[in-house]
Amino acid sequence: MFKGALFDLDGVIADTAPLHFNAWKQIIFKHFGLNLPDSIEEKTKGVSREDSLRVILKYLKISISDYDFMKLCEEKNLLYVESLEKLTPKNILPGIETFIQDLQRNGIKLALASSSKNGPYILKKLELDRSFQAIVNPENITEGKPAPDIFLEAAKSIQCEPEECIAIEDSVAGVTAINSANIFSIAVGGAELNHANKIFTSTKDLTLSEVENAWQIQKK
Ligand code: B16
Ligand code: MG
Repeated sequence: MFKGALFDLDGVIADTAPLHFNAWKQIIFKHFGLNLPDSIEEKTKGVSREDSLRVILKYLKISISDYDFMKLCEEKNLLYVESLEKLTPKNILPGIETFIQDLQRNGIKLALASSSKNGPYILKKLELDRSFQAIVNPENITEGKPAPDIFLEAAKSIQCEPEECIAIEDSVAGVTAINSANIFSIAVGGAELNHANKIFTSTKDLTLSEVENAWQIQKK
């Protein structure tokens, strides 16, 4: 049995992923009068605020000064944080509370490996902050997802080897990061995540017994 469970936040624990993209859409429309197509949302998932803006500007073929870049990031975050105000435990994705409780009952340690600087605030709002033994601060990570660093740090923060952990993600960059860290990867989403060791279409299907089965098969 695995000893540690490493969680992504946006799109795995909470339904906050669309709030990020909505904030970007509003900012881009306000400053450039352009509508961001939904097709590029996936590329902004799991990657840092700055990398998300780089992806968006590259797609739009817009170049701006470093100062304006920083200002847009700040403005997006203000908008995003505003949308988090009304967050409650009802925003926890289906099945996640039970999954977390089952992990805890089995003595498995939990760590948060989110790229979001708002992670601790969100966990508090969801009343899940006490369930996690460790929260990795993404500001202390040199290379963000898809690099393995944040997941390696998360495993270390709960005194586990990567091979003793599972990690759960909803983004292409995140699953790549888990795989590169040599950690058993679990994805929640569609076929774009088929590089994961195990995929669930919804968090509803993410149960301890399903994950244990997948883990046992892999380790045979
Ligand atoms: P912030 P995750 C990621 O969270 C989001 O998926 C991504 O869209 C966002 O740009 C990133 O956090 C940074 O978030 O602006 O709040 O610091 O999926 O890694 O939990
Ligand atoms: Mg995510």
